[in-house]
Amino acid sequence: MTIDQSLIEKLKSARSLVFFTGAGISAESGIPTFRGKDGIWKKLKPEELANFDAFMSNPDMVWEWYNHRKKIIHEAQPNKGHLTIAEMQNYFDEVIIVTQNIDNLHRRAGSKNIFELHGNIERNFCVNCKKFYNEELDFSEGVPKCECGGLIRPDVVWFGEYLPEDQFKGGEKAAGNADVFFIVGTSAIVYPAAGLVFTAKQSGALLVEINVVETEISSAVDYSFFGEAGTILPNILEAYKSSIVS
Ligand code: BJW
Ligand code: ZN
Repeated sequence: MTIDQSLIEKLKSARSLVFFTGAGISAESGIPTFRGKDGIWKKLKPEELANFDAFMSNPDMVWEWYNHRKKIIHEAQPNKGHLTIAEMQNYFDEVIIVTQNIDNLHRRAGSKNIFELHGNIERNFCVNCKKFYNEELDFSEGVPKCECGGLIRPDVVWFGEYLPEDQFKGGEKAAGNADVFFIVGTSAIVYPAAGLVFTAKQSGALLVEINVVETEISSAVDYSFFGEAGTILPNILEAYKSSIVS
C-alpha cells in the first residue's frame, strides 16, 4: 500500500496527533463491534441493553451481556493498531487517544494520554449512592448490591446519559488542538462523541479516516483509508519513519 506523500509531509510538521477510536480498532483483537457485519447488535437493539431503564427492569440480562464482554476483553490482547498508536509516542511531541471504547486496550498497548468518553468496563458503581466497586464482583447471589441496597452497575455511558465531563472536555480540547486527527474504526454515529470530528475540522486539523467501510463522516475527511486498522496504521508509521531517515 502506498501512503500519500502529502500526508507524510503533514505528519512531518505535526506537533499533536489525536486518535479518535471506536470498536473497530479492537475488532482484530477478537472483540465484536456494535454495528455492521460482525456487530453484536444485529440481534438485540442497542437501546434494549445500553440504557438505564433496561438495566433497572432487567439487571440480570444487562449484567450477563457485560460479563460476557468482560470475559472476551480479558482474554484479548492489544493488536497492531493499538501498538502502532502507542509507538507513535516515540515520534511525535503529543499523541492523544480519545476513545469510545471501554476495553482498556490502548492503555495495555502502552498509550499514555487517553480520554475515555464512554467509561471503562473495569469500574462499577452503585446506582443509588454512587460508591465505586472496582474489585471483582460476586454474582453468586444474583446482581450484586451496594451496602446501601442499591444495584451495582458498570461504569459505562448508556444512551441518554451524560459523558464524564472531564473526559469529554479533555477530548474536546485535544480535538481543538490537533494538527492531524485520525478517526479509526468508528461508525461515527453516536453523539456527542462523533461531534469531535467536526470540532477538529473547524479548528483546522487534517482529518484521516481508517475504516473497512465508508461512514457518516467519510465525506468530511481529507484522507480515507479503506482497510483494517491493524494493517493501515503500521503502513502509515513505516512510511513516516522511512521519510525521516531519508
Ligand atoms: C474497522 C475494523 C477494522 C470494523 N479496522 N475499522 C435520539 C434518541 C435518543 C438519543 C439520541 C437521539 N439522537 C441522538 C441521541 C443521542 C445519543 C445518540 O448519539 N444516538 C444516536 C445513535 C442516534 N447519544 C447519547 O445518548 C449520549 N449521551 C448524550 O447525548 O447525552 C446528552 C443527553 C442526556 C440526557 C438526555 C438526552 C441527551 C450517550 C451515548 C452513549 C453510547 N454508549 C455506547 C455503549 C457504551 C458502553 C458499552 O460499551 O457497552 O457506546 S453505545 C456504543 O456505540 C458504544 C460505542 O462507544 C458507541 C460507538 O460505536 P462505535 O465505536 O463507533 O462502534 P460501531 O460498531 O458502531 O462501529 C465500528 C466501526 O468499525 C464500523 O464502522 C466498522 O466498519 C469499523 N471496523 N472492523 C477498522 N479491523
Ligand atoms: Zn450504594
